[in-house]
Amino acid sequence: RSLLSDEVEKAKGAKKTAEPTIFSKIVDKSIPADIIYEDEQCLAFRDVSPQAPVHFLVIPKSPIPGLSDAQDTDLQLLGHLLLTAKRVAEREDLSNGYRLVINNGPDGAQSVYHLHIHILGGRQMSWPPG
Ligand code: IU
Repeated sequence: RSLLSDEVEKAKGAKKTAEPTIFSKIVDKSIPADIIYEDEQCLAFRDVSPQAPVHFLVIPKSPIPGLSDAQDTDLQLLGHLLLTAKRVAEREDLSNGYRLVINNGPDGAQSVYHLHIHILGGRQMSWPPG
């Protein structure tokens, strides 16, 4: 039995390609997701495999593969994603706190190569993360 979680195994096998990911299909509504916030620049939806009582993702509509691909021209967008994360966290009643995570690349256990911020809350988080 692997010592690594399924999610990490999946991430290790994930490849960064030019192909649109499943998140682009969520953006263009060709596949369904539990969308809880949307504006011109970004989307927030519930993670299909929640790791906390509240677990949602905030993604840009434009498909930046990962944080390491972000450019200076993405400055406003990146700020907008963070402010969206905190506003949606407020709406989700996470007034006692929450955790933001951006997995980047293989060592970061990124499995979907469309930039996304995880927001997790509703339970006590521990440190360090695995
Ligand atoms: P990661 O940071 O790339 O490891 O996270 C990808 C997340 O996307 C992970 O938590 C999945 O459960 C989640 N997810 C999803 O919510 N909907 C999907 O269709 C797919 C992945 I594929």
